[in-house]
Amino acid sequence: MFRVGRVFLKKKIYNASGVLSATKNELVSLNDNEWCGAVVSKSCTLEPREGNPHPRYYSFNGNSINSSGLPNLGYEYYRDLRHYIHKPYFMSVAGLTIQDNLTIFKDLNSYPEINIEFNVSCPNIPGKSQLGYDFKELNKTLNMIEEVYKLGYGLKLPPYFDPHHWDMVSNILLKHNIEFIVCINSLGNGLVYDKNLRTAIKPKNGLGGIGGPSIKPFGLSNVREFYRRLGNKISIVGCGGITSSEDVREYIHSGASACQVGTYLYEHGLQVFKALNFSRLN
Ligand code: RRO
Repeated sequence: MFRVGRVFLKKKIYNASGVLSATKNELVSLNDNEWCGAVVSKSCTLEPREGNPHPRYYSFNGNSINSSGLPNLGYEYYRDLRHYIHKPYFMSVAGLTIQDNLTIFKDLNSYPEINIEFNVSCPNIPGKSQLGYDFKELNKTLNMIEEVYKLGYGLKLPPYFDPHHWDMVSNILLKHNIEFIVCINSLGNGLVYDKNLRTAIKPKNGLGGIGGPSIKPFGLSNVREFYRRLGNKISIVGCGGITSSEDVREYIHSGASACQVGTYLYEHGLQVFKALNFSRLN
């Protein structure tokens, strides 16, 4: 069994939020896959959202850039889908304001079977910076959440690139009811052109979050550096560029107790869960 916070997974690999996780059909397909250890919803907001204009996803050499802009059906939709999920269920929460987050967390107090993965690292909302990069605001927000939410919860973190930042974030985590962290979200605000020198995606002048094998070294460093600071006090879920069982081994070696797969799942579908236990697909 593989521990993530207060839940135990039968398989160590599951989906990253945002991939195959926006609709009931998609979430049930994760539930029904025997090699997928848990189910994570698309990050959700208080009200449904269309997201950013298309094209907003583009793949290049097995990597991806996205600026989806939080398209989702509203948090109540994902809350009420819990009845259809018979393995650990994580709701990724990404309210647009502190007040929205407080409303969602307060309501989810009544559903202890739902685990919260609080997303503090979405790089794609025009005009909104990533909470995970504003340490003072992050600390303040977690304090306010814990006034209304009494269970432990997890955080989806952005990649950090500086040892001092790992120190500072670890100190904040250890002061709060954080049971697990997911390292890392997409690497924010990259730029990719198509062959005609047009930006590959449309929103935010072409800027978006980068996923896939090119970000794996940052996923690994974030997992290992948080593990060095947090030990076994907080579970760590590795995410970023996984395309083989060797990649999974590296994340586990770095301190992860489970792994999520994003771009590779988007590109190859549900077959990846079984394949990642053995070797590469092709
Ligand atoms: O919806 C998105 O644009 C998105 C989110 Br919320 C996120 O956390 N990470 C990402 O790459 N895209």
